[in-house]
Amino acid sequence: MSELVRFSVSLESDLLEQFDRYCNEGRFATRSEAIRQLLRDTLTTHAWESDAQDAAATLTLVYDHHKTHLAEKLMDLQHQHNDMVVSTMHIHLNHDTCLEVIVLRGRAGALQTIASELKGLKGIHKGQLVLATTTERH
Ligand code: NI
Repeated sequence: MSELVRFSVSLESDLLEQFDRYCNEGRFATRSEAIRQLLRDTLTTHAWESDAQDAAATLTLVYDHHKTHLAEKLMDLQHQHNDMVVSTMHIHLNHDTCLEVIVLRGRAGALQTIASELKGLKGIHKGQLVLATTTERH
């Protein structure tokens, strides 16, 4: 293991409060542990962005059912990338909100791109991509 280094970070107090709540929800022993994991996740995702490696992924979207043309745009994009879209599960969460889980396969970089396009549409409340490859990455 490489040497531990300390560094200081400046951030807004309300952001720190939110972060401490996140840490205190029992998920992390210390702020340092939380930051390590968040950094690793972010850097792994970033490394995958330009990756030509074959991967599978799920993209979870939560969105506003009433947003004009959103459902149509989501459908159009999935049709455009039908070579990567394996399956889609749609759940009508309540009167206003839909949950969609899209299973994707393809080059990791391409999956990142389509996920960004889908997540970036107006009216998407939440979008999260989880990538999986068959080989362990460090
Ligand atoms: Ni729905």
